[in-house]
Amino acid sequence: MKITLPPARRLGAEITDLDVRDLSPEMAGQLKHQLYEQRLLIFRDQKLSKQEYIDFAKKIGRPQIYFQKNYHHPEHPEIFVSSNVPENGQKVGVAGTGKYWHTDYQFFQEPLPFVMVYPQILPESRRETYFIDMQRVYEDLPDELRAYVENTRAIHDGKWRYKITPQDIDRALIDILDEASKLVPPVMHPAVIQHPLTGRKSLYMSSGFTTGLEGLSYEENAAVLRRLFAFIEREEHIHTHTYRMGDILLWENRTLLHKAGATPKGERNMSYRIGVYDDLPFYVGAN
Ligand code: 7UC
Ligand code: FE
Repeated sequence: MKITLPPARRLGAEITDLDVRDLSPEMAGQLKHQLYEQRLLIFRDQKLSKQEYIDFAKKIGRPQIYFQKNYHHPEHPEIFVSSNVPENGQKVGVAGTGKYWHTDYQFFQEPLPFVMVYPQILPESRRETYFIDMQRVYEDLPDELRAYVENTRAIHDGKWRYKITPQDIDRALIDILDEASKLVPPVMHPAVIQHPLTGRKSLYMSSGFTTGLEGLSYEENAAVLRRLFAFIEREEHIHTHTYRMGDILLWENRTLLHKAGATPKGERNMSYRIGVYDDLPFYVGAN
């Protein structure tokens, strides 16, 4: 196993000379240590079956089952399928997930500590995932914006990202939305979270799921969030990963935002994700 670290203040440690099927518990411990430090690991040249992929996730932590079945792989509910490619004439998973800045399960009380993505079919032109290091964003935050996020909580709402399913046909939008808001009522997390292991702080909000800061009026929220998101999403904060076939990405979802790149029209795309719990609290000591 060879680990190549990125330059300072950059993301993406590359793991080569490793077939993850051979990962020993000792190596898994070493990788988890790197994961908390580097936050984004890229395993190259992997060739895993679905079961081997799940087995790899189990060496890192405890795989999650996503709350909505329409995303599941039909034989392996641990695998969340993002795909526009039918299998045996059947639609599998959901086409085009997460094409906005977010963290996974941000709109739940317990968001996901780790996320793994293993593309199965790459679009002919290119397939990318973008990342933002929110520890770095917190460090660099101008004082004037920092004043809005210290000692407060942010509100996260998943219902606006609900994907219409075949069962929704002939239903009124207002009823679909009403049901979605019961399924995923808004949650709050500290706007600045502290890492349970490293103790480092990061800003915890995203333009994809975060709808407000506690205690601000609608107008204040609209203005403040616009400025916060503009700062977060600055070009210099964005790291782009361009996939090669065989890549598995594993990242810490506490401290990185991510966003899926667009699939060019008419191109095929299929990716398998597994969410993984490390069984540590998502954050400690609010602010
Ligand atoms: O379809 C999607 O964009 C999935 C999104 C609503 N949830 C991913 C997650 O884990 O939070
Ligand atoms: Fe995501």
